[in-house]
Amino acid sequence: MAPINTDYYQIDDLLSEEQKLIRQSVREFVDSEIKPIIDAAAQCHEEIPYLMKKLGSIGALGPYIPEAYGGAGLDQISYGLIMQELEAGDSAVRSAASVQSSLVMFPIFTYGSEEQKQTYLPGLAKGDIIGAFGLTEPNHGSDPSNMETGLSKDGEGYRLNGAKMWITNAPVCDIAVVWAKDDKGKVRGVIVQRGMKGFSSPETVNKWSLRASRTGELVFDNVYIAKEDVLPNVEGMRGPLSCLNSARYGISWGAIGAALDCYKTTVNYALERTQFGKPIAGFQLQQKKLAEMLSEITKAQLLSWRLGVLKNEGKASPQQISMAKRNNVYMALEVARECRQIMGAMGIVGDYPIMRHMMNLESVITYEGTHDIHLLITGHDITGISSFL
Ligand code: TGC
Ligand code: FAD
Repeated sequence: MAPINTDYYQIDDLLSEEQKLIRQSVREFVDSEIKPIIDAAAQCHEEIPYLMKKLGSIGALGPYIPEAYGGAGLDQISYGLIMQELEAGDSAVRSAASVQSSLVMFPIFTYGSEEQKQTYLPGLAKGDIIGAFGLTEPNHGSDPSNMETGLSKDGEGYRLNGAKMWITNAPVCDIAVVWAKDDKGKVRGVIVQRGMKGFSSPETVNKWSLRASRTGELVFDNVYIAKEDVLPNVEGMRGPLSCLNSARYGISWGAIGAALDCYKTTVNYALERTQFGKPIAGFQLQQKKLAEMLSEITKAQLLSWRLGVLKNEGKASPQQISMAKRNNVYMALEVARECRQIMGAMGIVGDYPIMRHMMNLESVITYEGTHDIHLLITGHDITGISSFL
C-alpha cells in the first residue's frame, strides 16, 4: 500500500517521542500478529489464539496502571494511541484490551483492597488472568441502575443471584467484576472467580459483529461471595459508571484506528481501480467522499487528543467523554459504510478489512452506552434536565 497522509493537521507534533514509539510498537504488533490472521478468525467466529497473553507481552493491558501493580505507568494519550492501533487491527482486539484494562483492572486498582490489587493486577497485566465486566442484564441495558442482580447478606459473606448478558469474554474469563445491589439497594462491585459453585457463563453465538471476540452471559445461582471478594471502596452507580468513563475514552481513540484502516485501504483502491478509462479516485463524487472522510477523521483525532490532555490533567468530565465516544464511533461507522461503497463489490469480501470493521462498529456504537444515550447525556448537560427520569 502506498503511504497515505492520515495526519492532516500535524497532530504528531503534539505527541512526545515516547508516545510515538509506543504507537509504532503496537502498530508493528498489529501488522505482524493480528492482520495476517484476523479475517480467518472473524470468518470462523473464533477468538485469536493467546490474544490476552500477547497483549500483555506488549504492555497493552492496564497501560496507565502503576508499574508497582504490573501496569506500564503510561499517560492517557499513550493509552489512547494503543487503543487506536489495536482497533486498526480489529475492534475485537481493542475490546479485549478495553475490558481487561478499564473495566477489570481499573475498578480493582481504584476501589479494591491492597490484597485484591496484589492478587489480581499483575496476572491481569500479563494476560495470565482473563477478566470480564458484568453490568448489563437481560432486562437492563441502557438503564443499569435498575439492575436486578442481588447481593444478600449470608453470615460473614453474601449470596449473589441474577444474570448478566452480552458480556465480552464471559465464556473464557477467569474472574469477573460484577455489579449487584445489596440488601439496602446499594450497588456494590464483587470479584467472581471461575469455579465458584453456582457460577456459569454460557456463550452467545451467531453474532454478525465482533466475531473474533467471545461474548456470553454470567449466571449466578446462589453463588457464595466472601467479604474479601467485595470491592471495599465504592458504593453506588458511580462505581461501574466511572469504569465506563475510562473505557469510553479508549473507544474514542479506537474508533479512529478502525476508520483509518478503512480510509487508507480505500484511497489506495480508488487510485488503482480504473473505470471509464480513469482511476475512480479521479471522479468528483468519489473525491467528495474521501475529502469528507478525512475531514471527519481529522476532527475526531483533535477531539480525542484534547480529551487525553484533559484526562492527564484530571479535568475530563464524563459528559466530554460521552461526546467523544459518540462522535468518533459514528464517524468511524460512516467512514466504513462509505468505503464499502467506494470499493464496490470488493468492499464485501474478506480480502479487505472494510466489511469486518463496519459490522464490528455496529456493536461499538451500541456498547458502552448507545449513540442515543450519549446524546441524551449531552442534552442533560446543556439543559440541566435529565430525560431519563
Ligand atoms: P444518574 O442518576 O445520572 O447517576 C447515578 C449516579 O452515578 C453517577 N454517575 C457517574 N459517575 C461517574 N461517571 C459517570 N459517567 C457517571 N454518570 C453518572 C452520578 O453522579 C450518580 O451518583 P450519586 O452518588 O449521586 O448516586 O444515573 P441514571 O440511572 O439516570 O443513568 C444515567 C445513564 C443512562 C447515563 C447511565 O446509566 C448510562 O451511562 N447508561 C448506559 C449504560 C452503559 O453504558 N452500559 C455499558 C455496559 S459495559 C459495556 O458495554 C462494555 S463493552 C466493552 C467492550 O467489549 O469493549
Ligand atoms: P437497550 O437499552 O434495550 O436500548 C435499545 C434502544 O433503545 C437503543 O437504540 C437505545 O439507544 C434506545 N433507548 C434506551 N433508552 C432510551 C432512552 N431513555 N431514550 C431514548 N432511547 C433510548 N455489557 C457489559 O456490562 N459488559 C460487557 O462486557 C459488554 N460487552 C458487550 C459486547 C457486545 C458485542 C455487545 C453488543 C454489547 C455488550 N455489552 C456489555 C452490553 C451493552 O453495553 C448494551 O448492549 C448497551 O448498553 C445497550 O443496552 P441494550 O442492548 O439492552 O439496549
